[in-house]
Parts: sequence; C-alpha cells; structure tokens
Amino acid sequence: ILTKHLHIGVVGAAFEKGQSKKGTSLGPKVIRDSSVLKNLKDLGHQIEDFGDLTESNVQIDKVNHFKVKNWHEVASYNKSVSDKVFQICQSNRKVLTLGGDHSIGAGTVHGHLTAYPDSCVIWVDAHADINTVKSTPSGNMHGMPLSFVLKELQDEPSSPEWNWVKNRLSAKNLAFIGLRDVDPEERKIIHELGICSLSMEEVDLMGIKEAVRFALNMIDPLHRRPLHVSFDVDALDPVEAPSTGTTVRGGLTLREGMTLLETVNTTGRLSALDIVEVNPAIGNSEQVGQTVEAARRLVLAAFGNSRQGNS
Ligand code: 5AB
Ligand code: MN
Ligand code: MN
Ligand code: MN
Repeated sequence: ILTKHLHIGVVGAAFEKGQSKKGTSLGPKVIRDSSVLKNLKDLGHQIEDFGDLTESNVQIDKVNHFKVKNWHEVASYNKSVSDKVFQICQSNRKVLTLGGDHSIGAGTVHGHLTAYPDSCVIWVDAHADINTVKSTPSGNMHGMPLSFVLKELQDEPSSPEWNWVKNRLSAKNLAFIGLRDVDPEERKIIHELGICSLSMEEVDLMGIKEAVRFALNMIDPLHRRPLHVSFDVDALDPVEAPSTGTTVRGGLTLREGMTLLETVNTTGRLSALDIVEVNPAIGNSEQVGQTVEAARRLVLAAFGNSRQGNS
C-alpha cells in the first residue's frame, strides 16, 4: 500500500559552511527547479513550501573552536533548522528538508525528535558523519552532525553555541545504510555504541530490501515509531550522483536508493526526509542534471510514487 494524500512541509536548508566547497547551498534551488514539488502534488499530496532558511547574523569565527571550521555559523544555522522542522511537525505535516551540506542533519534530527521523542533515524550515506570535535580529521562539520545529537556522546566538551540541543537520539534508534568510507575513530564509536551499521558490504550480502528491513527491525522492533531518513546523495555511486562534494566509488545504485525509500514508504511511518549534499557547482551540466534527477526520484520514491505508474 502506498501512502497517499499526505501534508508535506518543505524547507530549503541552503547552507554550505559545514564543508569547504562552494555551491552546496544551491542544492535546494536546483532540486526545486526539477519540478519535484509539482510531482508530489500530482501524487495527491498537499505541499506547503516554507522557502529557504536564511542565515542569521551570527558572529563569524575568528578562532577555531576545537579545530572545527565555522563553529558558530553551523551551530546557529542548525538552531533555525531545528526550530523550522519542529514547527512543521507541530502543524501535522511530514517534513522534506532540501540541503545544503549534511551538517544541517543535526538540526533536522533535533527538530523531528523534539516533536516525536520516540522517532528513529536511518542515515543513508557513504560516510558515518559521527566524528566528534576531538576525532574530526578535517574540521568539516558535515562529517560531525550525529555527534551533536546522540545521547551517548555527550561527555564531549559542551559549548554554549549548542545549548539549544535539549533532546537527543539514543544510539539504538539509529541505523546506517551505505557506508564505505568510515574514519577509524568513527568505527570505534559505532562499535562501542552498538549502532546498527549496514555498510555496502552488508548491502551486497543481503540485498537492499533485506538491509532496510533489518535496519527497521533493529531500531524499531515493534514497528510503531516515526521514521526520519537523512539521505546524503553521496550514498549513491558517483556514476549516478556525480555532483556532490565527497564522492566514494562503489555506492548504491539509484534503483537501490529508490527501493530503500519505497520500502520505508510502505511502513506508512516516514515522517521526515532530508536530501542533502547536491552541489550544482561540481561537474558539467549533464552531471548536475543527472544528480538532480536522482534526488527528484528519491523524493518521489519516499512519498509513494510507484514505478508501475500511479492511478
Ligand atoms: B558527508 C570525513 N569523515 O569527517 C570527515 O558528506 C568525511 O556529509 C565527511 O557524509 C563527509 O571529514 C561528510 C573524512
Ligand atoms: Mn553525510
Ligand atoms: Mn557522505
Ligand atoms: Mn558529502
């Protein structure tokens, strides 16, 4: 059964300071230009577009905080992301967040979790994005969002910029799918916290459908929790999604990505979706078009589009 007639709130997280490549903040614009919102309406959904979140006037970093880049900007932008996602949930809508780099995932997870304290997260990515301020090898905060919202990692140095984070996700309610480039410290965290991790190795062994079912059973054994999927397009193979900042070969096909989201859709409990890290400044126009089209197809798969055709 496919989910129809949803109320969906859309927000653009036009932000790129979680990494160093220009262009990632144009993601929401190019994805909107793909007519995906019209396509969602044609599926029978009611769409409310809340536009892009602008950056508030925060102080620019003068010093590096814990070797991390753009600490203040990322923290304060994430607060507005969290507030907006929470507000959309409060209005009884599903949330579609268009990124932007993946640092904004701290805000989407927090906002959704604040509205639905029992929610679970599936993080679809080539990377684990769970580096802490101590472990980050790059200082890029798009590799760290989960460390700010995971309960088990809060012995890390707390900082007033992140004081607004009140609700945190338990490691047992998080699953990774698609990993293939995990830093040694991240591997340690995943292992120690027992986080459900279905890397490309497991996807190859089990098949994508079984991998998704496995993840859902692990994080939500009673099948009753609201689900949040945070989808980094670099989870897809660079052949399918070349216009993104941190490509890693050997990734999901677009078909596997669509099957993943179709499987989540059939639970009827998908409540928030992020599509992040599309960067139209990377690659030629054909590659950008291909990446945006992949993003569009992922969104439609998540919200009930049938490849057999819709009636
Ligand atoms: B993305 C790396 N682990 O921390 C780091 O694209 C890469 O949001 C992070 O998944 C990639 O810098 C972040 C080496
Ligand atoms: Mn990511
Ligand atoms: Mn990634
Ligand atoms: Mn990336």
